[in-house]
Amino acid sequence: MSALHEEQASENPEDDLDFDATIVGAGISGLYQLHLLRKLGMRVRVFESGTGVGGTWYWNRYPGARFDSESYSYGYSFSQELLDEWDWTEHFAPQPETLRYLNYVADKFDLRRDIRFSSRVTATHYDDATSSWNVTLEDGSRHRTRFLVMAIGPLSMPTMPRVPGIEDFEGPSFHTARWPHEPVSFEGKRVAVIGTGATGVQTIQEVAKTVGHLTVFQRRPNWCTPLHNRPIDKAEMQKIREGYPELFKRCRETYACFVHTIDPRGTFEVTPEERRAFWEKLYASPGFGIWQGNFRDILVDRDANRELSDFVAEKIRERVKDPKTAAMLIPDDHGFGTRRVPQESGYYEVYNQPNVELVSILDTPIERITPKGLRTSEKDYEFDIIIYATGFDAITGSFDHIDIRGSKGLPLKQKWSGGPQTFVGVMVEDFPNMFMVMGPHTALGNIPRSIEYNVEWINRLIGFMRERGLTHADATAKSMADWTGFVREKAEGLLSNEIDSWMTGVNQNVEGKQTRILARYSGSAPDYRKRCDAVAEGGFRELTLS
Ligand code: NA7
Repeated sequence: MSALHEEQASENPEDDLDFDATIVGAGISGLYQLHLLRKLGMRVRVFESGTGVGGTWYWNRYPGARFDSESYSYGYSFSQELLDEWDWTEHFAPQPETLRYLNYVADKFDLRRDIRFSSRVTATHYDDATSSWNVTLEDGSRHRTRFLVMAIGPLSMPTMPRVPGIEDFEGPSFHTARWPHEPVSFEGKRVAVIGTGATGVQTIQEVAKTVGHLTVFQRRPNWCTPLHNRPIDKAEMQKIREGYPELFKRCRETYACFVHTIDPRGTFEVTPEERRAFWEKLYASPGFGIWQGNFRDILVDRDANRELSDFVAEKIRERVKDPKTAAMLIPDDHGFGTRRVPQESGYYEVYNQPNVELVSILDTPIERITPKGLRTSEKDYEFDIIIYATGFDAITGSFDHIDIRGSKGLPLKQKWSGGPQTFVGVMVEDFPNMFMVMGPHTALGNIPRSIEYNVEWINRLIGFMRERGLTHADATAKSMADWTGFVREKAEGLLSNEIDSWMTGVNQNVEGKQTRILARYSGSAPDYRKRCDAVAEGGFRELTLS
């Protein structure tokens, strides 16, 4: 299995392969891809760097981690049996429950026997002579495979601030996505949290419950709205179960696969009183309704967006007692919903606690981490624990960290030096037989819904090839240019694409990622699927197949 192969073709090229397909990553994408590829009768191996399944839900075990999509809209939909068997206990499940769920899935479908854990893929090189990939692991072993599925996640490569002294800190410090498996106590401790994205918000509100003293270092505030989570009892779960067909149908129809449906009215087509009442209702409702189920124009029309932002700002002012702190928590550089909206449960009230302090590092930048804490341009702070909730080198970051070389040794990094280019977000010209799940330029949104679609599309293509004895599939320059044009066209007019965030490829912690790029597909998921379905139904004519 780990034998070293000479780079030459044997009589029957399949004999020379260790696997028909190799999947990198055992998260939601990798698990489902493994399940489906097995159904094609293929020899599949998954390499996973963690010690268990779950991907995002394996790594992000920080305090307070939980869904911001409704649990039942987030689970897999492909197996009726699984839907029948699994009970969600909260409308927005916490991370331990999700990790249990994904372990349950792995056991139920007997997936583990084809997964090798603690196996980080460091390089993968295409061999033109044999139309196969040589996959190299950290331990130096090499594995030859026909197909390569990169299921490595759009938010899986954590980034740390680029400040000196991080190694000097004497106490424990953690990035939220590399949280220890043992519980961490904050009782009586002086804790710093750096970062106030979706992760920081969840962490802060949990740590604040038991902390001695908490200092939050905020660069730019985000617009956060209430999650309104609550438990699900057996009777309610039964009702949810009965509603699954309708629920998944709705998720297939909505813009970003969430359960919330956009209101067809324009913001200014209703009276101010109606508008107010609608927003009050959305603010008091669970989940992303205020973001994904609002008037049709709030994410494209500046005036509509400003009006809604003012409404949410007012809520923040009502909830935070100190007006100066409230002002610090209200974004002034972007409108509501133009970056991913953190969902909170008592986040703003945390700042009313006497043992919580908010520091704006736009006013007083962090100059260095010190052995005892950190130093801003204003003063020295001492901490027992430092938590970095500083996000990810998103979308392309996880690809950049693997030495991926396609046809004639071309590095993927070089291919994407001017920004990512793909065909349907799944393939890249000159990287034959490599498929990406949740790669750049694919529909994201409520991610498992998009994952299921991507994985099934990939399976369709591989099945198509196997039926016809084809061993080589590549995108073309034209198919990539067409797709990039489509992605660009769909991005037009969206206010979110005018804002720095991981969604527009900006990360100040990563060299070369300071300016906005066309990083993701931001059109509707139904439009995305329509194009992809047409490709499959047309016999994948946009690809070169041999
Ligand atoms: P995000 O949303 O990228 O947030 C990262 C946060 O960390 C954000 O507040 C950043 O401020 C802050 N940050 C990043 N680098 C620094 C440095 N160097 N100094 C201070 N503050 C910093 O990542 P999350 O993990 O919260 O969420 C990612 C996604 O996961 C989320 O959208 C959901 O889909 C789930 P900034 O805003 O850049 O000024």
